[in-house]
Amino acid sequence: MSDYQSLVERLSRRSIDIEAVKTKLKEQHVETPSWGYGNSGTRFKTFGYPGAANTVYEKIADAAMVNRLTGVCPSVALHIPWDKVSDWQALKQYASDLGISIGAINTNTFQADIYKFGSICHPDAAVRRTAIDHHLECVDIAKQTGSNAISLWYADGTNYAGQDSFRERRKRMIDSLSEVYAALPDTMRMLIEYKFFEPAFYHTDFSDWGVAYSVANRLGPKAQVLVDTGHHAQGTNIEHIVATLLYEGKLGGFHFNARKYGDDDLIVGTTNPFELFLIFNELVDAGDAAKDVAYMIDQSHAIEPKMEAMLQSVVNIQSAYAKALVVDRKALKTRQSECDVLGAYRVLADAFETDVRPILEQVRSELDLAVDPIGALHESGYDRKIATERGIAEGGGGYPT
Ligand code: PSV
Ligand code: MN
Repeated sequence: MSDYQSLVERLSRRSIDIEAVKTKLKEQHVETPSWGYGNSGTRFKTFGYPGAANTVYEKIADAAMVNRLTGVCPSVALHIPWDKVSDWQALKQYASDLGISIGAINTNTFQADIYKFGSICHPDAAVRRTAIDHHLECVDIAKQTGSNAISLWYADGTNYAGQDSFRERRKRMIDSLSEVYAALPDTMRMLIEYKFFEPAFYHTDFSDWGVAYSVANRLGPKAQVLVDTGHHAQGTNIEHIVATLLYEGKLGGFHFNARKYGDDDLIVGTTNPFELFLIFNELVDAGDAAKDVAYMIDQSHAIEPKMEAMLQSVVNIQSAYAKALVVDRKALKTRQSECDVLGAYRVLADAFETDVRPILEQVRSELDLAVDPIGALHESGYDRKIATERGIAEGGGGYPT
């Protein structure tokens, strides 16, 4: 009996409909970030990687290759101004010719000198005006590229007690975002990210999901919260945040990555596979309430081969999702209603410990893809080709050095 057949047999004992699981896996959509294909590093050094993308066109070509190899990454997020071009129609067409679309447009209000003391929360109205105009420009870029989301993260915050008024900063934040919200077409969402530290260290204005949620609530239904898995204090129960936001209809999307210490932006699922599984468990459990959630990767590699790192993240996400799909939900509900503390845990552990690779391989072959996307990358010669053609880029190709 093949590994796949014995897994199917094992899962049928859990009353898992394997065809339904495969359909869900085929429908999965993971957005990759343009900035993950360029050189990036730590605050100490950006090491140039041979073949790393240096232009938005190269980033889109790499994202399209990741989509061809996995079949589940049909869009790429852009970061403005890193990926700014003069002809958005041409860029959109280029992506579409390669079989992908433009995903979330990420604002950047953290690198220009004027943002030293903040952007939309800055005490000076002129700085806030510049920041708001940048958001409006991003809404316009999203319209032009056919994207349905703008994605917002702020470095705003203070380093010392008394540096500025929390309450006034909050008012400025809400007033600024209200203007941006009013410019959103009905089909576009605003995804608000939070992070409890860095680069500000005494407080950040969007410190946690409560801040992002309350602002999104004030703004309206098109504003939702984006959970970046690296943006929490150690030990935070992210799956609980996910469940709460799903229940409230306010979970807009994810920035998946892995962390060991801070906002490490490592390959998804490498340090925390159980946590990633538990997040997907909540998403699967929520059913239709999770249907519009945007699954995006936000990682930047200091020493990793770019394409291989991105593929590894996608594969790890697929694996966590597949494990969540094979949870025996009926048994879990029964154990929960009986207050069977460890029985319920064992239902989850049983799914987490299931080797789902045969299902993923089966799904890939049914999609006419190679069963091993990373092996297929190496066999294709794509990474060697871009290394030869592009060489080592001078700058970060996104993250300026
Ligand atoms: C900030 O740490 C962040 O998570 C935001 O999403 C940024 O846009 C992204 O990383 C890239 O710097
Ligand atoms: Mn992020």
